[in-house]
Amino acid sequence: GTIAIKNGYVYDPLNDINGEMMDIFIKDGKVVTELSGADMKDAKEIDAKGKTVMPGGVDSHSHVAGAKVNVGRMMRPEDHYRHYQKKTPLTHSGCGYSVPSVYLGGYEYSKMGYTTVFEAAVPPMEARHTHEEMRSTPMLDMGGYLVLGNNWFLMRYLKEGDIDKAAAYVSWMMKTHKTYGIKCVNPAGVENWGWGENVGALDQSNIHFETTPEDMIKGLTELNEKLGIPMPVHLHANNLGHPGCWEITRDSLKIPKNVKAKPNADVEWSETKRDAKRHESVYLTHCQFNAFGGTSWRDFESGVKGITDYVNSVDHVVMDSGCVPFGDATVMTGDGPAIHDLYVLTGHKWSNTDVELECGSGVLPFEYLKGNPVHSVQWAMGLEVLLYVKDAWKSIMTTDSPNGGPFTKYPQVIAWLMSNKARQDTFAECHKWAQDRTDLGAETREMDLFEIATITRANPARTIGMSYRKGTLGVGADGDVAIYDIDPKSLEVNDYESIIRGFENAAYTIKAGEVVSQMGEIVAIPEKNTFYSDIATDEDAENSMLKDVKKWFKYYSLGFKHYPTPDKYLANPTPIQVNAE
Ligand code: MFN
Ligand code: ZN
Ligand code: ZN
Repeated sequence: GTIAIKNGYVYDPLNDINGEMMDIFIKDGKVVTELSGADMKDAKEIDAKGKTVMPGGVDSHSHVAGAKVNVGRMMRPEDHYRHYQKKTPLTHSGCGYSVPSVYLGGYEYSKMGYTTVFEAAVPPMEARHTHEEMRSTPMLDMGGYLVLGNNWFLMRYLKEGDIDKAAAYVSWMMKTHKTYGIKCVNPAGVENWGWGENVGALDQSNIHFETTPEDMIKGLTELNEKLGIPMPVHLHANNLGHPGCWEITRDSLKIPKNVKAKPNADVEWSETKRDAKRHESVYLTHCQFNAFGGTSWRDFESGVKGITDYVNSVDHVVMDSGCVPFGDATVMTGDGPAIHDLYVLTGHKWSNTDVELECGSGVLPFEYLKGNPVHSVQWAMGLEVLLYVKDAWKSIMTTDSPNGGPFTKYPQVIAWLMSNKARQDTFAECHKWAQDRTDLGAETREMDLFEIATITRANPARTIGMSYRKGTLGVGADGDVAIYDIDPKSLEVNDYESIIRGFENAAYTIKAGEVVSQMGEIVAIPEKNTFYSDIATDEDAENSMLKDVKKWFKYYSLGFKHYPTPDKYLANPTPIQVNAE
């Protein structure tokens, strides 16, 4: 479509545009400098006067598709009946609050101005299921991260120091399962969970493989750059959710300090003023859950400073927050032992899965209460993560949806970041531990719209190597735009309800040049793309690696020929050619 968005206040951090009043033009789905002649005459004109214009939202970490998300849906009928939506001539029906159906999830992201979402964890054996659900999720361009931190082949290859086979294996796995980046969940620890154990230190070897978390973090981050993968290794650090875990998290981040980022994808870069490439070798996820201080729930406190001080002092780390906005959540992760411990704590219904040779998972309903001492601290910690990282280009806003809370709470999180008054009002409602055991109460920083645009679109896109088309309004970028009914000139952050209202329902969400939602209503169902890394590999290394894989397939309950995910499982498969070293 051809669109002219006139006179909006534009926030486009990758192009250093900070609230300038200007026009944005889109033709054939891409941002263009200007429209002329018939194009201009026929263009759909959108009056954005007095409104905020940003690139479409990009979520670089959300649990929206695949086996474990679906287990969350199946085990929580009580999550459905309170929250549902009837079908319309255009939209499918849908239900679910913390784990919405694929349809509802797509619509709700779109209503908030999001156009791109990456699924945080794809177990290889469950890739088909994940792609089926991504294919059925409307409105969004998507991709997924392949879980490899406890993979038998990789633990063995890395232990043996066979980097060539490890590289061939990862490239083959990315192609076979049509995934985009490497995810590493509780490295070496989830394998131990198969024996009812975990690992508690970076140098602790696991059973049988005698591999340590440090081996896996070092091996995977080096491999990632050897292969030229667009995004850094995505790390869910060990010991998540346990008091005192901030220290192992900080130490994990030190491991890839000297690994040099070498993303090498054959893509056409759109124009951006700022350096749009990533220079980080590790992307830490849901920092809040990995930043617990204290030694027990009784002396629990924030350990966020220990991590943000480190991140502020180095250049190789970027992270997302994992904010806790209070209320209903469903915790779900590849970190089986972490969920087991929450099951012991809460006694809630619980699912635990071992994905043979590859990884595991756990799912459990969870409610964060303002009156609970620990939960009130977690709320403050998530905000500390984003406010203490000085450079917004090192941080990304998430709720680790639905672990800290559903992504539909993003507008509320934005309000807390932009308004000290919003935070103080919440302090007044929640347990005093939030004041006593974090430093958030004394923090006066209030983010502006430029910083919000950075942590919700520009930086997630840059971090995962997609800023040649996402998270920017530079010429050549995807015509994905969010227009919010927020007038920066009259915005009063003490009136934070207006921030929430503004971000909840975008005045317009535009995807590839088409208006797809308008003031909370879906008005069109666009085409969607599924991105994955297609990594060039050495044929000999691949053949000799495949001999091992076929031999080891006797340990799988699945036949080798049923393992790969064919293209037909993907909505518009979009391979990204990646050149290995
Ligand atoms: C990652 O996967 C991912 O992870 C993320 O809920 C996740 O009782 C999964 O509920 C959590 N304890 C407490 O609340 C505090 C301790 C308690 C005590 O032990 O005594 N203290 C008090 O009650 C204080 C009493 C005084 C007062 O001030 O009132 C528990 C409870 C909890 C805490 C439980 N923990 C889990 C948190 C971890 C991981 C959530 C989610 C997690 C999800 N993504 O004078 C007076 O007023 C008296 C004061 C009182 C006194 O001192 O007695 C996937 O990839
Ligand atoms: Zn995680
Ligand atoms: Zn997560």
